[in-house]
Amino acid sequence: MTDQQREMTCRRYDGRVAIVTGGSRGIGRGIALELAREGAAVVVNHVAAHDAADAVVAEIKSTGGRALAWAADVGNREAGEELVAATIREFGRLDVLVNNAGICPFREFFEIKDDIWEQTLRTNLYGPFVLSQAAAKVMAEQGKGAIVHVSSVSSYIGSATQVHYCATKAGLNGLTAAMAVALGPLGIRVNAVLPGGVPTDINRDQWKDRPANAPGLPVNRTGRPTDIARAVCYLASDDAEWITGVLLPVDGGLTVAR
Ligand code: NAD
Ligand code: RM4
Repeated sequence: MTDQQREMTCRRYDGRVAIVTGGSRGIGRGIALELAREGAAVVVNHVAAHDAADAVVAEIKSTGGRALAWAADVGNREAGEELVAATIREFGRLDVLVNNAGICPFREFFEIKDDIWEQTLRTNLYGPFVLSQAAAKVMAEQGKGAIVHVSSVSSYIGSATQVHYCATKAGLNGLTAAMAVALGPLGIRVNAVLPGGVPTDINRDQWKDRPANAPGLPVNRTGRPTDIARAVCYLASDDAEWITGVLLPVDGGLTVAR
């Protein structure tokens, strides 16, 4: 399907409202733009990067969409609850939560001090959990909702400098399965995407010398934010209404090629 055909046919989110955490750049920006292109009103959460969040909102509005930038540290329960409350005040409902925000401070094993461990767990795992609680309360009242966690192939594949990060992503996989069971009876589906390597700010230093193609990968290129965004948009849409608790690798075949 060409981008133009997609533009004309895929409007699965007309009248719906989504929150994308860490939506100001990288993969989150791609998800925010894709949801908006399909008709969603999008709350673009960010923690700093005010200008970048405002730019995403402006881009959505320039094509007739609805969007709001909202600063909140996802690792802070009160800030997360206020993010959900602000969404309801602005747009009146909440249909989709994408827990995308994440950090990966690369460290050798013995250099993972408690502060780094705690910050990584707080952002990558506690954040999605508390935000899901706040969002699911609203979705349960509506009788319907979808949550997508952005996990990683790193939940399965170890890396010497990502021990803390890998643990959070494996935790997200467990959260996905258990939340799917807990929230299914309330009409809320919970799934996860597991991206492979996508060059963004999170891995800028580690990836600076890597080629754009990806030797050995069945799909021979690195990932793009739109690759992840389209998978998220599918899982959170009614096209996936019988799918919950799924961990979907979006990785060019990395996990099966190893
Ligand atoms: P990125 O650094 O470009 O974006 C991360 C986003 O999270 C930023 O917008 C940042 O502001 C936000 N964020 C960080 N801490 C936050 C906090 N406390 N509260 C609110 N927002 C916060 O990186 P990215 O590659 O776009 O990463 C997005 C997600 O994708 C992350 O969860 C990451 O683990 C995951 N992921 C990335 C890759 C990859 O190769 N890029 C692969 C697998 C999974
Ligand atoms: C991902 C995966 C990528 C890495 C990022 C930081 O989950 O491991 O390869 O670039 O994390």
